[in-house]
Amino acid sequence: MAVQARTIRRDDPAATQSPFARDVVAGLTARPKHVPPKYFYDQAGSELFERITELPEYYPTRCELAILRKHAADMARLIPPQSVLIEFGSGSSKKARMLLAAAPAIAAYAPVDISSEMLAQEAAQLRRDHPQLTIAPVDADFTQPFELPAAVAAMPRVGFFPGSTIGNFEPHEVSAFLRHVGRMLGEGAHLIVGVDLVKDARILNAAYEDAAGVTAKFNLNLLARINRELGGNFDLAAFSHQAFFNVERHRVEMHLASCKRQKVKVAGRVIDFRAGETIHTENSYKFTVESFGALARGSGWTPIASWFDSKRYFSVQALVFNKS
Ligand code: AVJ
Repeated sequence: MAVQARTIRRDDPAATQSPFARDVVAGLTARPKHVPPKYFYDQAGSELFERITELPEYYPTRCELAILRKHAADMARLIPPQSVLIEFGSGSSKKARMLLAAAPAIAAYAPVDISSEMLAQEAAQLRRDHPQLTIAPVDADFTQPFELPAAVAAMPRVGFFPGSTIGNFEPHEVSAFLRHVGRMLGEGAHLIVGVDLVKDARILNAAYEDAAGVTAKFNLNLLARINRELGGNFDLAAFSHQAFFNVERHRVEMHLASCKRQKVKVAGRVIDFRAGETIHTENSYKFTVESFGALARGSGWTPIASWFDSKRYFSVQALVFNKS
């Protein structure tokens, strides 16, 4: 068995290449075909996502910012004195800044992100804007265990996970992630999390199938990225963007559908597509306050507060950990 595994690895350049190459080859040779959504975010993809957040149909970012603007002071009341705010996947820290401005109890901010360049840049800017705050950036994949910097390790801990990024996880992954965060932050820790809500399918479909076609470009950029980085020869005109709310599974699904029968080269492999066959590129789960609360409770967290925008499209929920 071991000998065979070794042989396969030696014969297969993709298997010894980057995680991106490995995940793409594994996903495109599986049935149904799929690619993990984290690979949307190369430079072009991150820029396209920024444009998505400004689309009239894409409500989540606007709603969450409105909730933070309106209720940051309420959120601040839950935060113990001299706390550290730990953000999972901090990006530009725009949302954290709104909490930092409203919560003098936060003595330190620990942004966790794999984009080390962005992380260093933001840390420098935050130090200028908040000289009294300890800024302790962590260059890490937040889904994996990481060490908190020594300077903040003794402080009461408040996790921050905005953006409904949690919606990209499968339900069992949400539970595992919440348990992992609970173990890491410890008994009595708080978590403030952005959660998108189930709503009329027309609103959801429009948010992921915008009239200007930016989401289609964002989805198709995954193929452009595969072409650029993995020597692929996807013809982007031969695939079409699909997005729809799957009511039974409470999720918006995004796919790239092959417009015809075709063969595509990727990382030295030939991948066959049937006409209409899709690559499943993303699930964006939608919750009710109850369904998210049940998942949280099952993972050792107790919901203690939730806030909504005026249309109740989106929520920010506060949890406390009490089962280590
Ligand atoms: C960044 C995962 C929250 O699911 O709404 C936006 C990504 N995909 N449009 C989402 C996304 C298509 C977004 N998240």
